[in-house]
Amino acid sequence: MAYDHKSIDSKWQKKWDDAQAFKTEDARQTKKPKYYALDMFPYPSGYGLHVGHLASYTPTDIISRYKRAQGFNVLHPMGYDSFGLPAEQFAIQTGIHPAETTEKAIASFRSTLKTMGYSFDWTREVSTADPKFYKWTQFIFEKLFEKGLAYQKDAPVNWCPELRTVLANDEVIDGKSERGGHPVIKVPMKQWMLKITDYADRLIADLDKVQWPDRTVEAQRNWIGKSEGANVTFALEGSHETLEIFTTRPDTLFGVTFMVVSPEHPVLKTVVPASHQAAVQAYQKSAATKSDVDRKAATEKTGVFTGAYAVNPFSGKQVPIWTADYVMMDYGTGAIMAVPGHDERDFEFAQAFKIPVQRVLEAKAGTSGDLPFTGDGNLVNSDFLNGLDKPAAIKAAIAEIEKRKIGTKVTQYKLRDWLFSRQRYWGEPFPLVHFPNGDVKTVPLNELPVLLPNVADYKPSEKGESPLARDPKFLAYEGMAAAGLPAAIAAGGRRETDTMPGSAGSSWYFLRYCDPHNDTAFCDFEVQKYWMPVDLYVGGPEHSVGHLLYARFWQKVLFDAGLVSHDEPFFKLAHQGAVLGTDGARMSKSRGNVINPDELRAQVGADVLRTFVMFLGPMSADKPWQDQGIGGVQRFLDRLWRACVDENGVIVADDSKPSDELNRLLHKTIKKVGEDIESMSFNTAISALMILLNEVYRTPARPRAVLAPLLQLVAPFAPHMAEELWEKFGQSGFVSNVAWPKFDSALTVDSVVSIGVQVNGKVRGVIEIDKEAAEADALAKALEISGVQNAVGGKPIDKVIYKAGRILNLIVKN
Ligand code: ANZ
Repeated sequence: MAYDHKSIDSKWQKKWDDAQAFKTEDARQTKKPKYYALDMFPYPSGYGLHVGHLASYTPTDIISRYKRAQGFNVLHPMGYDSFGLPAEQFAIQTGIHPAETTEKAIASFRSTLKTMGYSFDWTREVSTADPKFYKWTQFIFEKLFEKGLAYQKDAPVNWCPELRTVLANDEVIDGKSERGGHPVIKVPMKQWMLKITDYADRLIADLDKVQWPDRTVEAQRNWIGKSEGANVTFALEGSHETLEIFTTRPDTLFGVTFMVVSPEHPVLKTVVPASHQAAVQAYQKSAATKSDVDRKAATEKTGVFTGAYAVNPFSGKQVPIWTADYVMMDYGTGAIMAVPGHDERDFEFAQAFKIPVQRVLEAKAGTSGDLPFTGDGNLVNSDFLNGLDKPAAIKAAIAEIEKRKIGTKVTQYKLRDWLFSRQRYWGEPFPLVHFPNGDVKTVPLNELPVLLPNVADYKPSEKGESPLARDPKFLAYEGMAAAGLPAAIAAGGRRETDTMPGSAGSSWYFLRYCDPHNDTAFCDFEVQKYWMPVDLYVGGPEHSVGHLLYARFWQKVLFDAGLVSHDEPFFKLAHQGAVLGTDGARMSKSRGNVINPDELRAQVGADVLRTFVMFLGPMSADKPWQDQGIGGVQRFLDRLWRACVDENGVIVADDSKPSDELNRLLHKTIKKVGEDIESMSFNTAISALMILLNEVYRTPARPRAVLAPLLQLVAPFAPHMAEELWEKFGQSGFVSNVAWPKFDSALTVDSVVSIGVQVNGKVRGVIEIDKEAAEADALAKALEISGVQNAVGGKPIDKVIYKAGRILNLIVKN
């Protein structure tokens, strides 16, 4: 009987389902330690799951199965990030309502996940577009609002005309929308913002509390971008106005040879003399057409002189003010003091416009004179700062600035507040009401969820207004939030019509999994206290900044509100690498290199597919798909099958005692597979399993004492076959839930070692001997070696220095 994956896969999937084999134990009742293994939940797109998903979900499934076998109460849930642009764009393309396409997509995702044999606790499934879920997303928004962390602002936003919506900074890549690659321009619009910047410091500091890949920690740090420096106010010549700049290098104040203000800087409205206005306005116009990214990346510096001058507060010298687009309005004060002697960009600008360069730090000998010196050095040409090194000079300069009240020490962040509204249909409605007197109030808890109305026309409007603004029934508000307002005002209450971004639900879904059916709270406090933080979170490195930062922010807000017990949500994080096409390129429909997991599974079975995906290479590496490799994994599982049963499906395992060698290898394999799973080195664990099976095949014996634990080790990777054989072995219960086999550490170390034999401190030979061998045995063996015999030369051995397993030294008197 060959291994029939079709019937065996579905047989065990049904048995697991019927027995709720992977149902998580209630946090309030269990005595077990917890393990929370989380996947980044998928967008249920109409294209179905792809093999990239398997590369991420299989590792967490293997670990969850392993941890269950280790006695942990494992939370391994799955859900759907079902609001947001991808679902809506798909719906617009196909002309079907997003609720319908989303539901279909979820059904297809669920079916693929189930047929892969993933051990999710299906009773905890969540979907962010489900009113029972988004009720609590709205609740959390209300907490943010109440804490003053949500505000409305007329802001220049990233507007994508093609998608007809605004996008967050991390949704814009190189001036194009992350989804679809459409051009994005800046336009002013009223938007809801979340004050993530209030948490900038903690978002940096608390990175010390988590075990994340270095590059991800670095990406978070860089995105937050903390810079220490000073704001310094420069007087303007012939004006009462002043110009405030931000600098990280106040030590270089004596090296300032010009100032630059961003083309959007308000000072340009007042200080530019008539003679220069035309040139400045023309420059402002051309700058407005460029994206921030293009401005930052520009290799050639552009700009114009404004005709205005500032006064250097330290030197009293007159400094010309320029405007140039390499200075951004949304960072620091939108104005800089330029020091071409020590700053790369200022230097390029000075070169382009023939502005003098003044060095104020002594470059080390050998540094070329015509480049800016950006290193450390001692101050020169700088009056009271002369002779100080850079850090001391920064300190002294700040002290002087503060003493003279012309500025203060400040910390700047690159991080911007989170643009939180979308003028789109497929998202959570805000639980907010605007009243004619300007009041904005939250909807009371008993009126949540504010249901997303089922509108017929869900396309965004040309004006950039959400489709909800066209629904009069949704718009008019008559609930409790109006209480206390004069009748005339209360009657005019209008609901907020923007919706939340896709990243709202994904910023807290991991908390809902802990307590998914709770009707009175987003999550019971004691329950989340047991489960959180997530022990292992696995997902793509593309979420290194946005999603992870937003989720950390919300967790901290909830922590400060006393609603959760931990201020970091994800303790350990790992990224899976991309699965590339056989041609080594990213899988894409247009290249025709996409592997469909459902089709492949139908051919080879879930176990082969799961094991193969893990065998492709190290988990975090990008790796090409290799069809040939499937055959190897298939052969391995077929051989495992045949080692246990004959062609009639009758068990052939016997009760013979395994050879010492085989037994040793079994124990080594148990140890290695456990360690490899813990360190997420799945491909090497599979190799170790293959080696053990090969060893079994070296003799005709099929010892059950080796095959049974081998099945347990194989179970996390190929659970269906392992269950089937386990049952045939007459074992009771699911192999998936049996305690992980123990290894005898004595058997896992090689007991025979090579040690050097010295005579009077000189190595004369090497012996192979048990590492615990007695001195007499070691000595006898050593004296068989002719090199040792010659060195001893028949003389009496005066002294033996022997360290078992390490060294043997014979001292001979000459
Ligand atoms: C004088 C100076 C001398 C500077 C020097 C640097 C080196 P980070 O580290 O990224 O915070 N800057 C300030 N605001 C800016 C803006 N809105 N757009 C573009 N550049 C701006 O960089 C801080 C430095 O970037 C500041 O310190 C300022 O130039 C510039 F040898 O001031 B510096």
